[in-house]
Amino acid sequence: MARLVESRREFLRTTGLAAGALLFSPQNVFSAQDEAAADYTVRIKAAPIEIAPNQILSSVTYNSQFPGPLLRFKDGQQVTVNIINETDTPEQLHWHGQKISADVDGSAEEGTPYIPAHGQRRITFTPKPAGLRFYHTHNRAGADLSAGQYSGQVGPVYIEPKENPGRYDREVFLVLKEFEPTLSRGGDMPQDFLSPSATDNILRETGEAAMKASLGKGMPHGYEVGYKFFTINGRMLGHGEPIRVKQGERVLFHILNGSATEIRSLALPNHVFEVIALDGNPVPNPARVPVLWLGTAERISAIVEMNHPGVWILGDLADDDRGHGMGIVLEYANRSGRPHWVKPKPFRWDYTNFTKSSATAPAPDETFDMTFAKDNAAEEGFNRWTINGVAYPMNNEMAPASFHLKEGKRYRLRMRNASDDIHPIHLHRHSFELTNLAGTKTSGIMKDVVMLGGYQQHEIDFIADNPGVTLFHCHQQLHMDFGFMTLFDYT
Ligand SMILES: [Cu+2]
Repeated sequence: MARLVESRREFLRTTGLAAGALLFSPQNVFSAQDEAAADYTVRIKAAPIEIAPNQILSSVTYNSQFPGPLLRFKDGQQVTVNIINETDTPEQLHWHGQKISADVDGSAEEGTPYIPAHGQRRITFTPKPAGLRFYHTHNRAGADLSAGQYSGQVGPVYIEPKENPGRYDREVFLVLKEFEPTLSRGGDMPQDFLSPSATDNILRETGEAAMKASLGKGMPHGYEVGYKFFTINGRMLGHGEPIRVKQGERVLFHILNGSATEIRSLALPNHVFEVIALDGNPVPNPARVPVLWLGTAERISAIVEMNHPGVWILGDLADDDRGHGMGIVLEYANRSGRPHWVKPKPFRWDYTNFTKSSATAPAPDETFDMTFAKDNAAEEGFNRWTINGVAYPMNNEMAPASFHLKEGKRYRLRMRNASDDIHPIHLHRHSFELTNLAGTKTSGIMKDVVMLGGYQQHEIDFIADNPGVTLFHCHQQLHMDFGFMTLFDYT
């Protein structure tokens, strides 16, 4: 691919064109020649998405499809991507989970330039680390439920490792996503599935007192978001191609929760998942579990040994959501008939299943304390979210950094949740290590999103090894859009 880039430069030299000449082409859209010079072209464009026969939605997509095309990169091998924005709105395309520079990370808060409306941007970066990542819009949606990640702007990225992470026969990528969001005054988000489940009394008292005071003043509950349609790989359960398998196969599932706001679960009756990677990073202790849980933006790579022939539903545990499409049929060769669902036994999701218990994490150079709180319905009916009492300005722009890093140091974030919501917490441009989950010490699990339960405290550590402005936020669109963000910088 580097050769193609070279030949393009050669072309410019020999024809006497300056790179700046491109600025005068109509609307900055690339010509076929320009597109050939990039490894990938991503077009941000409104398009119909057929989630079931005669059930067609319109949404902003990548390359007119949902999910966006799987982009396969190679660990450490530079790529050039053309991003063409055919919409009326300036866009940000974020490379979630990658250790790249703020200039290309795709976050206006970090200073990444926008891809202008009806314009384009060509970026070059070196993909890393290996594993399952993804790309998605990083625009603020606010009250506009067609914008940001409520849209179809989500696609998987797989960065091929130098060595394969496990023995398997083939890979299947699954993107979980809801459509047609609406605002409501109450949610039905699952709460009681995380382990360890210990909560903090002070956080509970603080959060409950704040909520009581707000409701006492006559405030309604802040808005939540619900959805009409649920899909896997853009198709409602029963309306897409089944996953076709053969007995004895080992299938590696790469699963991405591409939701704007929801936590998802998955089970496959009579089969178990051997989890080999979380958020694309190999786990120290691959372990077998009957159920997967994924917070917004989390990914799981898991191998399933196909050893129970039949036609099954790989689906969400929530009957209502599965009934409205959150599932996909898995069909063994030479089997047919109606797909079967069997409700799994109660199971708690525990990240520490995938670690080796003996090791402890090294001490940090510095610890930052962060308390997350909710101001019920405080922002035009939406909950306002604060970190240490401060809501991030709601303008999708850079603000002064609240936390300052020195390159090479190890930092611990002690995150305290004074609300009853589960927050999928995300750090840009770095991976972090889980070091304490609700009072239980752990180590060795590297992630870029972690679910923090209601009134719980977690500690995560990271090494400041990627200088530049770095965004930290809750990945729940409704939370990040209404204040739940902050910035780190390097001094
Ligand atoms: Cu949140």
